[in-house]
Amino acid sequence: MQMTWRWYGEGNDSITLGHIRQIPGVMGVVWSLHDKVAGEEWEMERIQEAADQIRSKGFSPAVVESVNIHDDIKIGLPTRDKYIDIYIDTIKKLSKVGVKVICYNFMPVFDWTRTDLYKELPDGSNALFYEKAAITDDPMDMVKKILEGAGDFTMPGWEPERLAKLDDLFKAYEGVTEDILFDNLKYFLERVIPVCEEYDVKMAIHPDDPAWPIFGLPRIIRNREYIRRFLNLVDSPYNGLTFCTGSLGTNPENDLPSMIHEFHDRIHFAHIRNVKVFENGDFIEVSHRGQDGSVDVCEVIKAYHENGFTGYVRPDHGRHLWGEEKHCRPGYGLYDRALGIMYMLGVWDSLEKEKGRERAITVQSKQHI
Ligand code: CS2
Ligand code: MN
Repeated sequence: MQMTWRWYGEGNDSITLGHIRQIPGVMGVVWSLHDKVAGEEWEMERIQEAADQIRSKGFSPAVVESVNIHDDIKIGLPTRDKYIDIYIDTIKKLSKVGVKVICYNFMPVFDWTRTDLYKELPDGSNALFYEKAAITDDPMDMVKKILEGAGDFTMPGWEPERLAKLDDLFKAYEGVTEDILFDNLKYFLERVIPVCEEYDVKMAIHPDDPAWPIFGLPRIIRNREYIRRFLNLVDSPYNGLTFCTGSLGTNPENDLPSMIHEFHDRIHFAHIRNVKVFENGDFIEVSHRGQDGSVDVCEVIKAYHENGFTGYVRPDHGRHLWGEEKHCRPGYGLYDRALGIMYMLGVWDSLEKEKGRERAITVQSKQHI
């Protein structure tokens, strides 16, 4: 597995490339052009500049998260072809600087949703929280809270300009059922995946977060059955997954290690995060340590290890520690994600050692025969 770190770019993140260099084991920086709205063209110069900057500090720029999908593609409007053309153009350009994986999502209107960005945990840190009872009928209540909490940072999937037209957006999605959303995703993939095959760039869809429909909008990447259906839409290794344990882990029925065993050869990017799910379905993001939440992160790493996973991985969200919420992006502080990396690499390294030992014993016992 290749460890990476999501970085929002110079001046757009409280963390610098210099900080990231000091976290053991990080090989790649996951990046994007965060000022681009869905459907906008990405200029080659900007792409080149970002990749050069990342490389200059010794990191690989092989993973981009995200190139966002325009709502017209998700809704299935006639204008979708124009936006798919632009998307294809971006894939081709990204391939030129060595991008191998594009993480994206197909969630209508919102990206991840939460009701509180700074909910205090018993240890005094705070983290992103989802309280079912706090979800009102009016999505604008939630939008206001998130945008307030984000302060001066713009958040991907939460662009104020787009969300200002929330009523129109919801109207446009009227009649878009789960089946129609699947059809529209298929239409998109059938055009994009042949280009990905030619240019050697893998598409990796991110699951819906939380893993259930909200505000009456369909959500289709949320459990084993739906993921199987998704992978069959276009049965190519280039049509793959970002397997996010934080998102899928919000539904305790998702058996994550077993899903990794089933889907590992289509998982191109692993997002690892622990969440603590309460009996009433509320959940809060917690440390990566297995015991601290409902996701057994040790078992998750073990499942990747057993399958010889060579793809990219990153800590997903972390808690905000030691007062860093005053200046960091919600969910994207420095400390807890760095601690998470050490935990993940600790488990991985000990599994590797164990494997080496087993191999040595096998060789030895063969010599005895
Ligand atoms: C990310 C997602 O912060 C997060 O939860 O994992 O926002 C992810 O970047 C997008 O869904 C991918 O398009
Ligand atoms: Mn994720």
